[in-house]
Amino acid sequence: MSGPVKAWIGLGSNLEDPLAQLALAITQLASLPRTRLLAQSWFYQSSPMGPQDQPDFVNGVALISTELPAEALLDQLQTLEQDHGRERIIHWGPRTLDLDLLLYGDQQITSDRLTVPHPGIAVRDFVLRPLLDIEPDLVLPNGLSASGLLATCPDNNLKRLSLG
Ligand code: A4P
Ligand code: MG
Repeated sequence: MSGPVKAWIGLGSNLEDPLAQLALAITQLASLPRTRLLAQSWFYQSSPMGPQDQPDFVNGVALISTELPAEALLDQLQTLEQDHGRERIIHWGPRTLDLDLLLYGDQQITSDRLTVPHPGIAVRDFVLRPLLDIEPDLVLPNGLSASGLLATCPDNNLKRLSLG
């Protein structure tokens, strides 16, 4: 058994009180077995990438330390999505909660169920901006800096939300 791994989770929601969905999801991530919450980003409102006829999203990132293997972690994330009433209807369509495994240590994983690093990171400001909140010097396993990618990535009109 190897030691704990730092994993970065992307959170997104654009249905049924997105801010509350994300806040609850963070507490649920903190309660996963063999897992600790290390940090969370600000939450951001963002214009939808993909189909435009859907509400704005709220996005954020959590950093956890976990002893769960990557596929077991994905199982836990998908169970949380189901707990939040997630229905998979339209690709890139509206959702109550989307949890993406962005990074799992510095591992590169390609299996039927998992692609890690998540292939969308480099072109999603709503992922890069919150990653940088937590780790301003973050470098992806391919050697590219998150800040460099953010500088050239499409603009989804991020607005940082105050938490109350
Ligand atoms: N899967 C493979 N790799 C991973 C990974 N690293 N993390 C597989 C999580 N899942 C991974 O996911 C489909 C399958 O991907 C899973 O069964 C898993 O085995 P899904 O969540 O059911 O499908 P989806 O979310 O409809 O599709 P996709 O392509 O994952 O969508 P994304 O990338 O999640 O994007 N606009 C804004 N502003 N903010 C958003 O958060 N999100 C989306 C959805 C579209 N537009 C958005 C946002
Ligand atoms: Mg997803």
